[in-house]
Amino acid sequence: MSTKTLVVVLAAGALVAACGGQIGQNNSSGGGQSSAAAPANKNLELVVGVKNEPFYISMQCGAEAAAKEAGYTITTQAPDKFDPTLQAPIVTALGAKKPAALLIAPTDDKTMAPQMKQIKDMGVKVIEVDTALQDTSVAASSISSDNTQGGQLAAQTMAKLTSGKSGSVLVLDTKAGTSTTAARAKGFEEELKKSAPNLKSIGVQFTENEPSVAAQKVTAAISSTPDLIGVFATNLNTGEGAATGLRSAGKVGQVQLVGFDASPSEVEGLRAGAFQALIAQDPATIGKAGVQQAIAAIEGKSVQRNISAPLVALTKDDMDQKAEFFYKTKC
Ligand code: T6T
Repeated sequence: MSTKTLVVVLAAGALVAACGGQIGQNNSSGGGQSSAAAPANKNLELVVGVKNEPFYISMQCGAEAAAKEAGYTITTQAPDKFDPTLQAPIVTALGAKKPAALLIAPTDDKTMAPQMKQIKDMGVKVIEVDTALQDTSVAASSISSDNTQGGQLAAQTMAKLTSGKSGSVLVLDTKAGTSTTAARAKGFEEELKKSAPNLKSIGVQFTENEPSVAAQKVTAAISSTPDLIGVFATNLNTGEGAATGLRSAGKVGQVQLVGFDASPSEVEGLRAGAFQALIAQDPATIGKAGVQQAIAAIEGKSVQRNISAPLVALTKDDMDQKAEFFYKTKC
């Protein structure tokens, strides 16, 4: 079947205020337009999920461009691993610097709350970019992809790719407590039941965000599940690992791989047939909107509590027309 039919763009209406409002509709907190003097403190801090990762580098690029345009400074920091025990000390140390706002992708939806609350109580505006806490009382605004919808889109894509065949599907999540990938896995499993009842999920397995663990989970599933027909990898690292697992088992193209994100390695994997589809996010737009909401909060203007950024499905046939969604490795 030609993959052209797979093209589903969730970009229409680009940045949609998740609370049902469109851009410009005032469904937000804050006293509206403030004619207050320019704030003395124009220093922003961005703490992403992990170092040297194309999704967060692309987000940083968008944030830096927006900050520069608005005359603000922004400093970016990242833990070596997607791990709250490594991220928490970075946030605690920011207390001394007292930025005007902290933009952060919390690496755990519960254990990062104390540090984020502490810096909020010091008067620093907190903006969640990508991941979020369960506790919605900390952040002034949260910007991310609609990850549940992203999981549903992946299930619809898997249904088309397997074109009515019956079989089992493996879902690879990263680390428990990662709000984004958990929503993708849940959205995928619920939608699979609806749009592909002939496909059975053999459950969600965690990879600790390590490609090598994802590869092991795939090779193990291939030997334990003879009717394995597809794999859904909920993020960049799980996708790259799953592709390695399929390659080493000689199952590329036989087991359909739907990945999330669009790192250079995933994009090449799609072109080479290791992936049959990728659900790409728009990290630069998340970074840009994060800075805009931070500045609105600092300047006492209206702030949108929840914002969803675009998602798009990439296939081998249409990927080059959507190259703007390919992630960067430097700004
Ligand atoms: O998928 C992105 C991000 O949205 C997620 O929260 C964590 O993993 C990535 O950074 C990709 O590795």
